[in-house]
Amino acid sequence: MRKVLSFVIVMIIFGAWQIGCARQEQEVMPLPMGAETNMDHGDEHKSGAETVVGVREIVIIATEFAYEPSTITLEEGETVNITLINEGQVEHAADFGDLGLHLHTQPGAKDSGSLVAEEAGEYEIICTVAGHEDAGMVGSVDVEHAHGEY
Ligand SMILES: [Cu+2]
Repeated sequence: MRKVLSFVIVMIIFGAWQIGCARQEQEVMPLPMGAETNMDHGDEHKSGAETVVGVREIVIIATEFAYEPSTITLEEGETVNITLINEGQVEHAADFGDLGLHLHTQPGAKDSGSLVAEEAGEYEIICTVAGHEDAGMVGSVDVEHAHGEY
């Protein structure tokens, strides 16, 4: 009986901590680009990436083993927030490689961060959870030349 009780207490504490963490994620402060990311709530279920205020948000849905959409298009020079929503049954990630953003999140949760599309070109999105890339969980970012520049 005692064991059950302490298990329940642990679950309550864990739940409260999760809620606190989620709340912290939502109250994202506008930070200058390149500012240190907030890793100090130290858990494994979020990347600690930061969003910025006043830019376009792109939502990517992760399932087994695909992104929807699998291709996103940005304009050269554009800063965007990207939100990865995990509607799958296992943990998923989205690593944007040279674009310098890594998101990861547990099933039923989401993770957000910003990136700057500094240079036109094709970039890969890869799920870095073991085996997922091989299972086809990849996407791409198409950064187009800014309008009127050429
Ligand atoms: Cu994955």
